[in-house]
Amino acid sequence: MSTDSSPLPKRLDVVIIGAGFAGMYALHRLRELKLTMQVFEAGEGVGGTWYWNRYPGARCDVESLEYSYSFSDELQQEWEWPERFAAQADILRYANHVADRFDLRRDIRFKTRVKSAVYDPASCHWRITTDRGDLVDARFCVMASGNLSLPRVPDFKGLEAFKGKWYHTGQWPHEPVDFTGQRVGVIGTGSSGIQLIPVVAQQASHLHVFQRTANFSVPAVNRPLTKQQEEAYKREYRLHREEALRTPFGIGGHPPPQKYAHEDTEEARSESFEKKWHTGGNISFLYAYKDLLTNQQANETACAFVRDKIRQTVKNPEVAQWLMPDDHPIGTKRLCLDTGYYETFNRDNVTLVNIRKDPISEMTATGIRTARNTYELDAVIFATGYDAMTGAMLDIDIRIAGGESLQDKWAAGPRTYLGLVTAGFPNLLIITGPGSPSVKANMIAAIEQHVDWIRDLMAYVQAGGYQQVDADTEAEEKWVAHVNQVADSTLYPLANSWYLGANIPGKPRVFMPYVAGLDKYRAICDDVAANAYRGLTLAKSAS
Ligand code: N01
Repeated sequence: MSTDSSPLPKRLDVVIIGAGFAGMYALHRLRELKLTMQVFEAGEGVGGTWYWNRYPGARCDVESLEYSYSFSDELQQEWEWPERFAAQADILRYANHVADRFDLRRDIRFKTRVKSAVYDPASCHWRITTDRGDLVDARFCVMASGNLSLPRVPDFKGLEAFKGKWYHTGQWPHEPVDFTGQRVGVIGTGSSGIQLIPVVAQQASHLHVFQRTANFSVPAVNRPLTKQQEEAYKREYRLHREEALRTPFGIGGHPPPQKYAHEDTEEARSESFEKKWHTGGNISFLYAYKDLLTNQQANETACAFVRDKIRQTVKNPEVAQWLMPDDHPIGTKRLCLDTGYYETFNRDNVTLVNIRKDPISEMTATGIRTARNTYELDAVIFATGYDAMTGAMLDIDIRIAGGESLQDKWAAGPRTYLGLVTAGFPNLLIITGPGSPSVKANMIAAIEQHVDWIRDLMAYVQAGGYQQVDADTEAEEKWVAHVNQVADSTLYPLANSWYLGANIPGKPRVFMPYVAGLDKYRAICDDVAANAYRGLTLAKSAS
């Protein structure tokens, strides 16, 4: 057992970077192969994104009974979810329960950030260093560093001069933050901002919401789960999980749509959207018609419905107009789920600041100055997102000894085979990497699929006495082209989203997730495995 201070073995089979849901399951599953392993985790506890995102209102937008591990029937039967959509604290409690139940902590070193991973082609080992001075060699390096784990605070002039407190949603303090009686500013209206704003509005003396781009949001319709609902679901858990495996998002309970939007009259469409609006959830809404994410005219019918809802809800017509998204098709950015978001703008203590019309020019000692106004604030919350999908990986100096770095290789955008491996970086395995469905599916379902595949690959490597696994450059090129081709057949590339890296100035504009669906992706990965890991190069000795 490794404690936080005990010396680590110098040579291991596997190092896993990150103890979120991906790292935890990788550790559990790879133990079957009797490998020596060490997980490094920057946080003080398990849970990854749910460890860091403690902001008020944080909750999952996939239903609890689906957004949970499926690998252990005992676990899924014994764990009780209190609500339809779990709050951050419940998901973190669950992550801790899993860590204890499967005795994971003994192989996790917390408060330890990996600084570099350098591959030595002569020994076929990665040399990993951490900010605590650890230095270990491992045959495999498994990246479980997350897709949304490198928070981004915009580079506003004067931030250091601000005398109030400021926060980022993805680095929220562990102790509760009370905004009672404070003048608060929130910058950002993505999923995080939209969840947080209604909660902070109830505490703050005044809340200013600084919005650059309006976002679509639909009601969560969250509610407590009754015992009867939970028991009925659990009786059929296996069937629900099997159903989920056959769906593109890895989420069951929502039959995929059969109709195109144009097949319904305007009235029937309106009824259909209305029903979805009251059902709650983003999958449900986007499943109204089968062409909402591929046909702009179909998509516009859904956009118009949501804009109408905003118009009907928000009393001030100018504020309502500003809140209506008009620059991207609905669903091409993560469709937000809210509880009372649009209603919040009817409160006397909430002001929407349209920073598209009146941009932020700087932060001052006492607040925010825009081109035309000054806002006095006690606290500022940045809900400004992440350097997504590649940020956490590229934050680590990953390179080949005497050769290329991952930064160099991905300078024009990430390139992977199946999102799992990247050519020229042998024995580096990526969980939910760019080029895989990851964020476009139920993350836990995507994680389980990846980890199971990696486990089988490692068993194959062990049995065959291989030292080195790499992607074939040609297979990688074909995969990258396929990922792009699939994205281009949808409306996704029309939005300036973090899926494209568009939120980070200077980041190459490349569509990163694989959007053909987790079901199709799983079949491709299974086929690759069944064909002696087609597209991978396996070697028994150093190259
Ligand atoms: O981040 P975002 P997020 N000046 O990037 C604005 C997942 N998630 O943390 O669009 C002013 O979506 C930016 O404006 P613009 C989910 O997958 C899930 O909210 O760039 N504004 C935008 O409004 C989600 O998609 C859950 O013009 C600036 C906002 O900040 C992902 O995490 C909950 C700015 C950033 O939105 C990220 O969501 C929370 C600037 N300089 C998160 N820079 C659930 O499960 C950025 N913005 C429910």
